[in-house]
Amino acid sequence: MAYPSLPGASGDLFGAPDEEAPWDEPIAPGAVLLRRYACGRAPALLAAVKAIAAAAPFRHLETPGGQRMSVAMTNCGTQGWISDRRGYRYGAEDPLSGRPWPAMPDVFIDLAREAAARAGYADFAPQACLINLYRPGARLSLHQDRDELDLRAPIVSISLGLPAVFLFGGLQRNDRPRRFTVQHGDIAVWGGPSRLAFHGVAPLRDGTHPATGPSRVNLTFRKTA
Ligand code: MD3
Ligand code: FE
Repeated sequence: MAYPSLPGASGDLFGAPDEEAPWDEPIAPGAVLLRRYACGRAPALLAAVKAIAAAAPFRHLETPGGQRMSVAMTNCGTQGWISDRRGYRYGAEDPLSGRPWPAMPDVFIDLAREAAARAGYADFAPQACLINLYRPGARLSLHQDRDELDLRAPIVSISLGLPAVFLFGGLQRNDRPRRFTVQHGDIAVWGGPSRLAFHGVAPLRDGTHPATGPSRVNLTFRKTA
């Protein structure tokens, strides 16, 4: 080969000139990080988020205990996750408008299915995509995702923009969480023995990212029923 290590030469194999090849990082039984896997499709994903947010704006939900969440949220798909004084649940309509949540774009469905398949979960068919918007200081305290009726399906999570620290604990709230920094374009797939693990996101650090400015966007895909 003539110039195997020429700077930018590997760009021909991927989308953009300075795009790195993705790699897989298993983190627990049933759970894997697909590092940088979404980078090439990040512009299309973020354009779709913008269109979704124009129809169903980001909002800070209230917890059943009456606290305003620091993360702003919206949804797309046939079901969306919401929280209010009455509890946590999925519903077909945006309570702000009374209209159905915006449809899930093909670029979301295709990438979530590919990521799940790569992690060993064939035929993943997400019904809900919760879109979380983090500004510096926003966080998600330790919790389990257990509002879905079918816990055999994995959860697929796509990180865009500023880096964040995932806290990944065990099946008991008291298990000390491990910390994983996730970057723009990283995808996490959690299923099988990890599906009910406690997890959270540490407070977002200050910063700006070329793709998202002073924020992080996380797409979480779920089969709800
Ligand atoms: C571990 N959001 O919305 S990835 C959520 O970065 C949520 O906004 C994260 O947790 C975020 O509920 C998404 C972290 C994650 C998600 C699901 C899991 C970790 C998980 C399911 C089982 C184990
Ligand atoms: Fe969660």
